[in-house]
Amino acid sequence: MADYPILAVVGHPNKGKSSVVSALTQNDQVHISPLSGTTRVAQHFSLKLDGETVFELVDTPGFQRAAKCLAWLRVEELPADQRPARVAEFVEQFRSSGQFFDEVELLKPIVAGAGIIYVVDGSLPYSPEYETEMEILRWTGRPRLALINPIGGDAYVAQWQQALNQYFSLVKQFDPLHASFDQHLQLLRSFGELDSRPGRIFDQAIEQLEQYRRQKLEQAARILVENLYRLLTYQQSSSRLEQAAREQLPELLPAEISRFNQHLNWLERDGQQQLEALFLYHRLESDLARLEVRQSELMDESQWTLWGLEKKQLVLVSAAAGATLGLLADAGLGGSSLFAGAIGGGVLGGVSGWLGLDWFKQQLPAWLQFSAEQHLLGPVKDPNFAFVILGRALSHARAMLARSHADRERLTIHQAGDHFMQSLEMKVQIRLLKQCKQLVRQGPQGQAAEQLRAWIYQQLTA
Ligand SMILES: Nc1nc2c(ncn2[C@@H]2O[C@H](COP(=O)(O)OP(=O)(O)O)[C@@H](O)[C@H]2O)c(=O)[nH]1
Ligand SMILES: [Mg+2]
Repeated sequence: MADYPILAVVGHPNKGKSSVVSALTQNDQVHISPLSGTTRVAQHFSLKLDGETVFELVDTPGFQRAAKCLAWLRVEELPADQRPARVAEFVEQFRSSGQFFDEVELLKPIVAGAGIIYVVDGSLPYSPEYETEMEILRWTGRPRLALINPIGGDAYVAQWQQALNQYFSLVKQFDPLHASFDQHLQLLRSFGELDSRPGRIFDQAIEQLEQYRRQKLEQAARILVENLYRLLTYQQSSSRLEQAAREQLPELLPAEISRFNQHLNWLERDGQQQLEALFLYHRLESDLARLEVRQSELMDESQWTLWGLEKKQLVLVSAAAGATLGLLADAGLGGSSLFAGAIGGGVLGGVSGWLGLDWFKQQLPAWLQFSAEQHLLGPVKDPNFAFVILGRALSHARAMLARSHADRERLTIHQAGDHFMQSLEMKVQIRLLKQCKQLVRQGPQGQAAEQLRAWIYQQLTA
């Protein structure tokens, strides 16, 4: 017998069994389909912490011939204590015959010792046809929990509750598409109360699941800060600019700037993908590739408000941060003129706004750091850039964390409504900007990185 919980998820076809498995094991590779009968063989999925199984769920085909199966079990009158053995006999009898294929697949893990999660749809009325399968499950004698999945609403939840109470010692409502992490824990905890086996395998699984979450969030904060550092320090060299005569620069610049911009987006997306891989989302990529297009115009003026960054407030923040950090003094500009570039039309105007306008070396902008050998674009100098990156990264991370692995729709990132970075207290905003500036100086091993990680971790758990 395994030293971790194993639960078989069973029920009628199309009630969300696979969705429950996918959500609980945090695995988006579980097959979910609107067509019934797509799961033909039982499939085992586990959640692993440091390579060790925390718990395992078995996704099973639905009952297909429950009435015949029960008739076989009942062919002779049996006292209750002998019924589990009779079910085992059924599995043995039809294991290789192909008859009762689905029932055998479904009962096999249960006979081998798995607990039972029975899934029903709370938006459809209860009907006695379910009694056959519930009776079969009762015959197994295994600990049983019934889940009412409100697939299309909860109209019949109360009715189901009445019926299920007679076959299951515990009945819970659980929506695999929206259940929170705490609800996952609660479900395991409830099951643990049903399981009468000695030892504390459920307590242990719950502790490990909590540890799994903490560990992943810590790693997430690490990835976010490392990626912030990469974006804030990114520089691009251009041989084309070097070769060109000074007069040609204005013609070549837009293409170089768009290359720079593209690379920033690539870096950002790369960070997001690292996070998706960490949380075992394999399917988000294509969805987000489309989102990336919308996000891609980092220098697009409209993005300033789109990501919760009101221009006026940002001017204020950069002015305040500037006063503290001497940033604006470096640039030799006031807060509003920093923006004049960003608001003014044209790519060049936008970029110089973003990158920090500084006419030095014969009217060349600061980001075009002119030296004998090299033209370097970047790093982005505007202190608000860190803010934008951080806000975007947190929006993505939060949307991903709130998402069930059973969700097969596109990931939508809700930036409206929370306007998160903007809602932070002014002193927090200034502190963050300061830490970002230190991050650039100290690198991702420094103290500022540590402080930023702690803050991000807090934001991800809030
Ligand atoms: N809206 C909604 N759809 C669900 C929910 N659970 C399952 N579904 C959908 O119902 C269909 C069957 O789900 P699946 O998990 O494959 O059911 P199974 O056949 O019992 O394994 C799929 O199209 C799911 O997307 C839910 O809680 N809400
Ligand atoms: Mg299924």
